[in-house]
Amino acid sequence: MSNHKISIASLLILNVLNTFGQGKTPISKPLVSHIYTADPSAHVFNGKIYIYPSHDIDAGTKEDDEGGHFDMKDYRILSMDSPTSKVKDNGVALDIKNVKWAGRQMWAPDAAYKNGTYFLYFPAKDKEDIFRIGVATSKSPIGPFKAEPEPIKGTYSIDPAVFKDSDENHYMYFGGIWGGQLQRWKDNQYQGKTDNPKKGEVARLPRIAKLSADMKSLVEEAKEVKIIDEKGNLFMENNNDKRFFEAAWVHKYKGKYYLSYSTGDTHNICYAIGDNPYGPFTYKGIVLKPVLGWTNHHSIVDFKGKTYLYYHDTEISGKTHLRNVKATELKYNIDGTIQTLESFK
Ligand code: FUB
Repeated sequence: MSNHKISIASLLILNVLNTFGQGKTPISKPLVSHIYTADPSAHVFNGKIYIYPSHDIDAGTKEDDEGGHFDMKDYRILSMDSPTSKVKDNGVALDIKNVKWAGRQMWAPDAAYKNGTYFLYFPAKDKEDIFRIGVATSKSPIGPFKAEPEPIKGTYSIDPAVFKDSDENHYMYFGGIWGGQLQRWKDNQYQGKTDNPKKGEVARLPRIAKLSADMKSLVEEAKEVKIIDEKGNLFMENNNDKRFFEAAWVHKYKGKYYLSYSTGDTHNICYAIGDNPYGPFTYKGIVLKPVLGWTNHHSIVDFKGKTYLYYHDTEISGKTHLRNVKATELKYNIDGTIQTLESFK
């Protein structure tokens, strides 16, 4: 082999090593590669899997500390007959130009179903650049969705996750710090622009509120969801490998409530267990270790007796804001704890 060939070969190898994070290979493959997708909220409706992701695009917006480069403008829903079958992209389900109150940045959505209607919950910045959460409805799980003219009163920040309890009540969890603006809210009142939470402070907590019978409003003021350690203490901001940052998700397993979330700047998906939807939730460990890219965001869904983790990384693009959704099986130990997933093999 000539020197020239060797150097091309070593460049290629280096490229592969970089792409796969110091020579490691991700545990699963992107579900789609024709568009960038992230923050997958997966649900089983009518026996099929529907994934409600963010639709990442390169909008040309400069990267900043507030996540301005995550400048998404619409939602597209993915569907599949089973976790291993072909993935269908069902086209644009909601475009920001059809949401009267929204200014920019359609971030991580979620969905729910009740009485013949599908509900898409989504965060976006309003015309004053403050994150709010909106709702849109459709008779089909893939849309098109029609947005309500105003955001849901009493909601703020990002990452809505709607949990349906066994008694049919629905609860919305929401919130995310830093660019997600949760630190700007105290007692549900907007405090204006503030600094990011500081190391010596008690960590900010996700919010919960019960949804109304028509699923379009909150029936109560949002409350903080306490995440505590084994001694009953709240985490401080400097416990940033365990404290809540964004991406709350709640699921139920054997009568217990599991709250999982991203730790943001330490890039874990962690979880905590509670006895009711409001908590407190006691910290138990890591669901998914850091993936390629800065953000880590997931959902957990059961399908035909198995549990699946939907998540994303940046395997295809290598760029923080251009992500691709993935899925892998999630397993429990006999005591109900979750078996931690490495994101690389
Ligand atoms: O996709 C934009 C934001 O990135 C989400 O809302 C966060 O959870 C993070 O994944």
